[in-house]
Amino acid sequence: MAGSVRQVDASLPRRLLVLNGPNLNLLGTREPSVYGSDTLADAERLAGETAAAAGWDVRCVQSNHEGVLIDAIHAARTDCSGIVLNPGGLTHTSVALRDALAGVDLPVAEVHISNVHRREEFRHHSYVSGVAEVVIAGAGINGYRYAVQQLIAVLGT
Ligand code: CA2
Repeated sequence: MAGSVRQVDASLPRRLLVLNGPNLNLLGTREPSVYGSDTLADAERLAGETAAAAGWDVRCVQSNHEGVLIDAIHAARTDCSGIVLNPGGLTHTSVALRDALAGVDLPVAEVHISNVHRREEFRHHSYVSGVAEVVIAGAGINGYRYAVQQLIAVLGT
């Protein structure tokens, strides 16, 4: 799907899944020099407000469990048109998450709060990027705003 052009489809649900992986519930509580002081609730609010301004809504899910994230991706197939995903540490390890994304065939915007490319070598590879339409890193929680805007643009509505 990456790089393809989508047609406008009036029957598309105007909803995005905003999915956050392991440890992102700790945002704003530790490591402010890496992740800033905003909380997960701030990031989810920003995504929701950005979507609402374009007449869309979001469903926000965070889990520390890979299977719960995969179930949320599968469920999105029925009532969401795209996925904003910060996979947390699973970015660098999870073939299963990548397979789930490929399986549902919804456009994906991968978000990282930190600039993973300026960090340890093991954070430079992402299993998700190869199935993502958009990759945003290093913009703090504004990355969620850009991801929502870009996904809505990709969806052509
Ligand atoms: O920069 C990002 O958004 C990451 O996806 C965050 C992951 C990290 O493993 C990725 O390499 C990059 C870690 C999420 C954990 O977040 C914490 C926040 C505050 C305190 C502790 C962990």
